[in-house]
Amino acid sequence: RPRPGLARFRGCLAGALLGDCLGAVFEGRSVVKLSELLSFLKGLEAAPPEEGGEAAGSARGESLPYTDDTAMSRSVVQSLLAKQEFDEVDMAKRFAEEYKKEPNRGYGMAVVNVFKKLLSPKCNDVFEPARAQFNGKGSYGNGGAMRVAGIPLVYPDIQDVKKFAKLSAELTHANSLGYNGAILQALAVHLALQEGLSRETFLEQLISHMEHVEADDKSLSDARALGFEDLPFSRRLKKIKEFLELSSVPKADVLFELGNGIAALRSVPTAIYSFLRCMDADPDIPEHYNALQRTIIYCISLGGDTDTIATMAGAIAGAYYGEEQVPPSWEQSCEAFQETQRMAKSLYELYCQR
Ligand code: 8NA
Ligand code: MG
Ligand code: MG
Ligand code: MG
Repeated sequence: RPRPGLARFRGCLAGALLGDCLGAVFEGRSVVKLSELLSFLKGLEAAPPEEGGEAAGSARGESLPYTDDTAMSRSVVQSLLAKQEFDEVDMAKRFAEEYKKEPNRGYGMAVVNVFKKLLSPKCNDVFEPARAQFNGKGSYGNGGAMRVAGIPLVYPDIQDVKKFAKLSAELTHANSLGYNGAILQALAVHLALQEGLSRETFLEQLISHMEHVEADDKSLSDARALGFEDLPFSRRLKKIKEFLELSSVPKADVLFELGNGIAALRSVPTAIYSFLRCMDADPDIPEHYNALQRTIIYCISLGGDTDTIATMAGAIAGAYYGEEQVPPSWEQSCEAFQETQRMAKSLYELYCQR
């Protein structure tokens, strides 16, 4: 199989950053008016890019800050680069130290308890604080999935992608509905990196992997304990397949079936659907926007957990389309975009060594 080029690695990290920074402006709104979103984007595009500057924003003021999604994604990447492989102790330490340094990035309500325990010198099992969350049930939030893209950017082998996506998520999310969402997001990025995969093949492969991932005892019992049907992620992927066969799908149906919330089950499938749907033009989104831009715009227009859904879809779309579709004016509006480009190059080099 041909090795993916550097452009896909840069596209992936840039797409993720864009999704977080742009999405964060609208996070938590139950309704996002498309007209308001489009006029906000026009404002970004009007600010002329600055040569060599970290932010194009000086004409316009500050650059758009990234949130917990990117802060944690960066810790994942920095740990992988420092250790040249997945190392749970190093990664946990980076999550906790990053939180300590900048606690106001908009972290989930409960996950901060994990960081506090990880910072204690008494902690000698880095997976234990996550297991204690929610009276021992573990978190099913989307925090494991939102930050996982670095894993498929380092490990070319799909079994490694599954194994390390799960372990990286389990540092904060011990419920299988949390870490299975991270596995799904990692698999989506892995497949998006491959050359020329059709929409149908992409989805078929995700379904067959997830049917296997979700068939283990813990996945079955966690889903039942929360009142879900068996194989809940696989089932939503099949719903996506149905949606893609229709000529149009109303927003209300997407929100009802897939969701826009902070649970991994109500956001990772939505990100995947957004990516696949936006391969085609959308009558509501101006045609001058490319498919990657359309993906991010569509995610944000769904409201709810906009930064996290857009960062996940942005990572997938960026890996698929490459950096050619990352608009400079958007990218340069985001905090720390140049560092993102450097990290992408280092990840690419590590991937190529394997
Ligand atoms: P988390 O582990 O704290 O989970 C997020 C939330 O999900 C929790 O606070 C609970 O409300 C709920 N939850 C998760 N598991 C359970 C459970 N077993 N039982 C009952 N409720 C549960 O943190 P996370 O890292 O998963 O969260 C990621 C999200 O938080 C992202 O959207 C991210 O952007 C951030 N976020 C922050 C804000 C904010 O305003 N600070 C708003 C939305 C999201
Ligand atoms: Mg966030
Ligand atoms: Mg090791
Ligand atoms: Mg969020």
